[in-house]
Amino acid sequence: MNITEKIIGEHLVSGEMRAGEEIAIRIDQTLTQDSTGTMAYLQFEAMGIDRVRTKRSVAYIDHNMLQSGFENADDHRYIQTVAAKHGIWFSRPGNGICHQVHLERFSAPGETLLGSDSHTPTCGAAGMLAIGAGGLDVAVAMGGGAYYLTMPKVCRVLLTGRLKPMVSAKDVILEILRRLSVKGGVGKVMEYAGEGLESLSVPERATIANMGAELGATTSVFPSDRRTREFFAARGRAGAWRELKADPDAGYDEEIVVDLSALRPMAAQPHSPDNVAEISSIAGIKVDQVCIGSCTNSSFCDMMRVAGILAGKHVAPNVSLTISPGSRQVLRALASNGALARMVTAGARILECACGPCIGMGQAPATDAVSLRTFNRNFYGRSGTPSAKVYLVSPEAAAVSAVTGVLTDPQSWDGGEAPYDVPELFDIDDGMLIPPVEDSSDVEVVRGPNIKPFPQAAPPAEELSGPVLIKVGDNITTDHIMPSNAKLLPFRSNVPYLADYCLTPCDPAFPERAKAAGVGFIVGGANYGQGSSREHAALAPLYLGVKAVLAKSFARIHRANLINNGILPLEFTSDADYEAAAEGEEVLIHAAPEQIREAAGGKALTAAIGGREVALKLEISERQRDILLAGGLLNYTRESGK
Ligand code: MIC
Ligand code: SF4
Repeated sequence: MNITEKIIGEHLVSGEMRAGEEIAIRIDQTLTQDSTGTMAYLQFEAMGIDRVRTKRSVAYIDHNMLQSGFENADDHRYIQTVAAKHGIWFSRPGNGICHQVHLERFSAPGETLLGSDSHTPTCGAAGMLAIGAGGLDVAVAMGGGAYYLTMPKVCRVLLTGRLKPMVSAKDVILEILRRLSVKGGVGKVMEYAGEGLESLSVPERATIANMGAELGATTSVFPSDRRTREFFAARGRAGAWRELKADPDAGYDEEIVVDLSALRPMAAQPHSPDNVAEISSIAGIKVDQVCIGSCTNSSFCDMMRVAGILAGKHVAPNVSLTISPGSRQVLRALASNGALARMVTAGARILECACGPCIGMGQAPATDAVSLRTFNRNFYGRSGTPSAKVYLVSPEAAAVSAVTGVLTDPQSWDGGEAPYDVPELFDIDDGMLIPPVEDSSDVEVVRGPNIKPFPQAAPPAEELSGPVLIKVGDNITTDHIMPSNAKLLPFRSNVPYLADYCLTPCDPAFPERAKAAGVGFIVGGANYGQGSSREHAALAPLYLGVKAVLAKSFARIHRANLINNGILPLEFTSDADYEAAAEGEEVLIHAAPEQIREAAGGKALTAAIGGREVALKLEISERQRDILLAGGLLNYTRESGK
């Protein structure tokens, strides 16, 4: 067996491990963060379960960190109290980015982790099967329910050779994105193997696992080996280690080979993580901003490489450089070994240990600015400045370019790589992690005025009719569907407010048009809903009366979020039907329970768009059929007690 099969096999609750089949797995650990967490906990509360039934559930505060009004602070207080009430660990604001902290403090090889954030697969670096999902799926898992997914194909990524100086783990995943594209991992687990692994530490593997999300992969997983043991030992968690590797005769559905020695420093150009070029071919572009950090590149080693490059240098006058270490553990280590001082002396603006600019929480670039970021997404508008051009690069490329003021190939930097010491044992301080209390009977859950009831789905009407409210192209991201930035994130518990911004990056008039129509449909291209796990990208359309999304294909998490919220994810059976569909045309879909049952059996739903008859696929499992018929996952869970 390969590693994926081993972990799934140990956690299988139902189904067979055949690619494409629906399976259910037991979830050992869950994580939430604050921008999806409020909704996940409201949904958990609505399920009426007293205490979480996982081995460990952790609520992190790391996204909505600017307190420019009462909203974020109120949400944090709600999450802290709801966590205390239900037996959940609480990671206080300032403790770090959920994925970085979870890897350091809670990851466990061979266990399963479900997180309400698309970059949850980061913990795959330590041999976990770590999957991102919508808040409702995570709420169900917290209640002890299994997680249902399509058994993925397993793609072996064979790593050979060794990275050259100034070439980084980031370049490995950028190379894979270049080859496979943002759709290339859909329906797959990327399982890493090969002699090249030996030279990659767990934090480097984490960079690669993290950006498997940008491939659209279900998750990414690494073996748990000598390097993993070393990682746990250095964090005072030697007991959490166990060996995990694929059997020598393990089978895989696909394989790709990446020769680490052949890689050169790369950049993902605007506005997609797969728009990758070698930096040497685009070097020289004038840079206005450099942001180092995020769950992709904020480990101790990343920061030390940056500090090594900045030592004795100064940030170019045209560049604003920000650095956000990924966790308090990293920040404390940098503070005690002097690296932090080197960064500050070089002119870096040190931000708190949080997502920060990655989710548009501050540091929106200037008009038309070029921003180099060590992050994982450069989707249109995500930085907060629609005209900005964001390039994704390694920490080395970011630091070198911050000094030169132009996009620079770090291999051309004469400074070379500065050596640094990795502590054999980090100074451990879990003072910002609050463990759950045994008896929470007197804990009062505090809800601020920002928390509004969330829209609830209903079973579909027998005939769905209304106009095409908008037609969009391929690879529409959740950042298009439900934008996130410093102004909107405070309203993640207020769907009516957020709905006024739904799909506005594609068409500012969409919310108004949807409200006027009352009921309607979205027409999308391929890979609709790629990117984040935010359920709000389903909740806002639900609030606006969207009954179905008709697309060429869907991204995994968004598709599940639509079903969980009672919106039909329908696929065109012919591209010509997509081409012909136009905004404003009337749609009629026959969606009586009988038709939905037949669709689950493989029969297309009949529909008409602008009077043309079209066949639409609704590829759903029997369970998803029942969820849709019940009017969403919450109703289904309440009714079925599952
Ligand atoms: C992101 O990177 O887009 C986020 C913000 O972390 C999201 C979650 C969210 O929208 O709150 C994600 O990746 O799931
Ligand atoms: Fe936070 Fe950015 Fe990572 Fe999302 S991708 S969890 S916003 S750091």
